[in-house]
This record gives sequence, structure tokens and C-alpha cells, in this order.
Amino acid sequence: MNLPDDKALSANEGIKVRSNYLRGTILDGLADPVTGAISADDGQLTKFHGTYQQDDRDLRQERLSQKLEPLYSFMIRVRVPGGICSPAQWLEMDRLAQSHANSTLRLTTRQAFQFHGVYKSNLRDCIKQINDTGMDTIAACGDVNRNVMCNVNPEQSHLHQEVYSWACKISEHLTPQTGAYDEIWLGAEPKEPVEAEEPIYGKTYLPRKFKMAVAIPPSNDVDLYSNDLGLIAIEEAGELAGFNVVVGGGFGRTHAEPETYPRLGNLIGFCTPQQVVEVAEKVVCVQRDYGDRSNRKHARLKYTIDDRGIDWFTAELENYLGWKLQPAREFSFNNTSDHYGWQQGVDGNWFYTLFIENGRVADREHYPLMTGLRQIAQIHQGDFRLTPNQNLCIGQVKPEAKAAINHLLEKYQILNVEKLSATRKASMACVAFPTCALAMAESERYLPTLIDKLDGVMADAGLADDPIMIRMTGCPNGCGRPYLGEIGLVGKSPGHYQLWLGASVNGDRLSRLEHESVNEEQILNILTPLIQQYAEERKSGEPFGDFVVRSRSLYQFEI
Ligand code: SRM
Ligand code: SF4
Repeated sequence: MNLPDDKALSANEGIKVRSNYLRGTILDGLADPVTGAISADDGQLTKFHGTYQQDDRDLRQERLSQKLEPLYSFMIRVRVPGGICSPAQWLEMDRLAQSHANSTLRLTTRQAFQFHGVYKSNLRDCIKQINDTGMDTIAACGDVNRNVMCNVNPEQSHLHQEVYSWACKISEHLTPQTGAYDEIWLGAEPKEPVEAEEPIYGKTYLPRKFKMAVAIPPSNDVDLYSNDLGLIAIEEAGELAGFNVVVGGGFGRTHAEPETYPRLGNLIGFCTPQQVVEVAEKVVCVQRDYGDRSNRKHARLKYTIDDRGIDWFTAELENYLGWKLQPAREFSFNNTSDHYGWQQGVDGNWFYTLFIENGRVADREHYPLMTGLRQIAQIHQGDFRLTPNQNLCIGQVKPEAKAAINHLLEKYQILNVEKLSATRKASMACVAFPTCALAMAESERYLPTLIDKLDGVMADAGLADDPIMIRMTGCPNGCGRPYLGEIGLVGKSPGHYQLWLGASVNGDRLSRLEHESVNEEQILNILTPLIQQYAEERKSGEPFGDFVVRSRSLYQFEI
């Protein structure tokens, strides 16, 4: 374990050591009827099991004034490697959202499901029932390898299937082995913990969260460079030749602490499909052994690499592997967006990708999205694919079943992709208020209103059909990947955001901070002339982010 002599371990390291492989006193805390909460230490441990204690921040002040404890509830994150689930699993997620949570489902930026508003008394039963569906929640959060993302590439489905199966193998290989999960949530008999319980992680797990994604060029929908480990599938002569290896991406930062920053990963080489699970394991092991366990704000792989250098990292990885990576192979990405509407895959099956605003599946007035998707799941024989852009792809629809699915999309008014502006369809917002404990400003609940206004600006500039990728988060942690938005808005305080501009549309260039704190009026005052200028001066096919970078020296962002 890497720990400079003069530094103490961070508090979380002690919690992990004392936890007996993530058991802690979680079971006792769940059984305590006096409070809706669990202890602070157990709250750190339940993250590894895929659940976070939260409270309703809209009600916090009111409850405080009534001398009531906050309205505690739990968020549960369900792991869905590669984002693919069956219609039966979708129906179960829907049912549990109604019976145990707040009647909505959240499709996350990492292709997982989230439930919000699960009370402590329902938590065990809910997680048990999630497991009954064949999905689980272990390692959906915590200092371990998280949900492994994979491209949702309908038109390339022959390669998708193979690449997806590698993503699943990596996910399985790096899933924590502790018996704590089965004991706490599934009622398994307690076992005496032994050292071998976590052969890869050991009892202190990783210094910090760890994220992996697999992409199939030319699509970079997974935002590969933002992951600790990215694997780029290389196709040669119609076959999967192997994977380029990218390390050290990550976005978390803290306002006014420049030593924290978003970083894109470095391309360090290539491995064959048969080597890829070992590569993933050893990248994790190098970070396990060298990551900074004294400071959680400096504990991600990106800092290990920046502190020691990418050449050091590659050499150490090869040392752990006992063999060398091959030189990286040629590839190119052209976009990070989803392909909306109906697409036919190479096997003749159909895929409908539907825009889900900020990933929230709910029934709203005149927009019964949740009900419509339930009806579709009841007749659908293919799969559902949660996209990394918080959208949903109804996958593997047989040609003879397409008309029936289309009929339901129309009946429930969710055939939405033709009606919405290109910029709305390229937008994404993190959860933020009222559930996220770290939110400083609104995100999911506000972005749609801002886009209503920006739609007007875009239409006036004659750009109604041109997308500008806009991403918003309620704080600098970057859960909606705003640093890869052509326009990124990062919550600073209620109603105020940092404005970041200029990321590339294929996810290989970060945006740059242009304004520290702007409100809606200022955002519109800055963006309106810029968008008009873009409409008048852009080169043919030039995306907004590229235009911003090219013309940075030509304009001033006057408020
Ligand atoms: Fe995230 C923490 C939601 C993707 C970086 N994230 C949180 C928590 C759990 C807040 C907390 O710690 O109390 C949020 C729960 C809010 C809620 O009420 O649901 C939260 N993160 C999300 C989701 C649901 C946003 C969404 O709208 O979809 C995404 C769930 C993904 C999943 O299924 O696993 C989500 N989070 C991301 C991403 C994007 C990605 O991974 O592609 C990032 C940036 C990439 C990265 O990790 O560097 C991200 N989340 C963070 C961080 C900053 C980490 C860091 O290195 O500093 C935190 C805070 C932390 O870990 O201390 C955080
Ligand atoms: Fe919460 Fe911040 Fe993540 Fe948004 S970016 S979900 S506000 S931690």
C-alpha cells in the first residue's frame, strides 16, 4: 500500500479495515427502528453494496424547524454491465420502483438503474428482489470496480455481442467476492471472514472508486476517455483483433482547489481479447498498490499517473503482467451521441433509441413514459439497452414485431425523437436536488427549462436542427460529464453555474472553464451572441465546440 511516511491514512481506510470485508454493523443498523438512518461508518460501507443513504433536501429545513430528523431514504444503484437487460428485468425494475421507491426509475450516465426514496424498512427486501431478477447491486458504488460500460451499437451488433461478452467477463472477474453481500441482503448464513475472501482487492479494497468502459469505434458513446480504464475494440478484417488500452481518465474536482481537475485518459498500448481480463485486473492492482490512501481527493488513478508519469505507470503495469503491451492500433471516434429512432442491425433486427430526458423514467401529465415502456416490455421479445447518455434503446426487435412496438410508442406518445430539438436530444443532466447530498445547484430539475430558452436562441440563429451538446451538473464532481460537453454547466451555488466551453463531439478534448459563476440571464447573454456567431461563421460541418476553440482568440465572452 502506498502511504508516504508523513501522511495518515484517510478515515475511510480505517472503516474498510475494521469492516470485516464490508460487513460492519450494517445488519444491526437496518434492524434499528428508532431512526431512518444507519451509522456514518456503515453509510460508507453500504456504498460498496450499491446503496447510499440520502435525505430529501427539499424538506431538510422544514423538518429541522420541526425538530424532526431529516427524511432519510436510500438510493439503490443496480449494476447492468454493458447496459443490457431483458424485458422481464425491466418489468421487475418498474414494479419495484412503484412498490419500494418513489415510482420513478433513473437511467444513469453509466448504464445502470437507480431507485430513489427507498426507506430503510424496505431496503433489504428491495435489494433481495433485485437479486431475484438476476441483477445485483454489489460494487455499483464504493472503492471497487464499478459497472463496466459498453457501446450500444445496434448497427454493429455482430461485434457488439463479442465485445459486450468481454465487458461482462471483466465485470464478473472484478466483482468483490465478500460473503457480506449475501449475508446482509440475501439472508445467507454468516461466515467467518478469511484473508482469501477478496483475492484481488484485499481487505482495504481500492483507494477510491474505479471505472471502466469499452468502446467500439467509431462510436464513443461511453465517453471512454473519462474512465480510469478504457478499452477500445479494434476490428480487423471483420474480426475482433483486440483492445487499445487507455488509462487515467476521471472528472471529480472541487471548486477553488486547482490540484483537483478533470483528466482524459492516455492511450498506452494494445492487447488481444484473451489478454484483456488480465490487463484490467493488473491495472486495478497497480492502482490498489500505488493509489494515494491518505487523501480521497487525490486517490483516483489519474493522480497516481500524474504524480509518477505515464511511462512509469506503463512500465509498472507491464511488470505486473510479466509481458509487454503491443503498440496501440489505428482507430478513430466520430461522436459520443446516441443514434435516435429506428436503426436496423446487421442481423436484420431493429433497434429504437428513445430520448429519456435526463434519464428519468416517470409518468407525467400527457407523457405516460413509464406506463408506455411497461406495455412495450410486456410484448417485447428482444432486450433493453440503457445508453451512456441516459437514454433507452429497445433492442433486438424482430422485423415482424416492429409494427407492434411502434404502435405502442405512438399510443403512449413516447415516439419522441422527431419532435424534440437536436440540442435537447444532445443534453444530459445529473440528478442533483433533492436527493444528492453533494448538490450545490439544481440540475435534472432545471436543465429542461434552460433548454426551452436555448431552443429559441438556436431557432433564431437558424440552427434548430443542429445539435450542441450541453451537459449540466449540480456540483463539480462531474456525474453528467460536463467537462466533455460542448457547453458544460457546473453547479456553484443555487442558480449559479460555472460555464465550460469547447469540448469535442467525439469525446477526446475537454471543455475549458470560461466563467466562474453565471446565472441564467448571464448564461443566455453569453451564449446568444456566440451561437449567432457560430451560425454565421462556422465552417461546413464544424461542431460548436470546435468553433469555440478555433475562434477563442476572436471573441470575448462579455456578460
Ligand atoms: Fe457520480 C457521487 C450520481 C456518474 C463522479 N454520484 C455521486 C453521488 C453518489 C453523490 C454522493 O456521493 O453522495 C450521486 C448520487 C445522486 C443521486 O441522488 O442519485 C452520484 N453519478 C451519479 C449518477 C446517478 C448521475 C446521473 O445522473 O446519471 C451517475 C451514476 C453512474 C453509475 O451508474 O454508476 C454518476 N459520477 C458519475 C460520473 C460519470 C461517469 O462515471 O461516466 C462521474 C465522473 C467520472 C468520474 O468518476 O471521474 C461521477 N460521483 C462522481 C464523484 C467524483 C469522483 C471523484 O473522483 O472525485 C462523486 C463524489 C465522490 O465520489 O466523492 C460522485
Ligand atoms: Fe450530485 Fe454533483 Fe454528481 Fe450531480 S455531479 S449527482 S450534484 S455529486
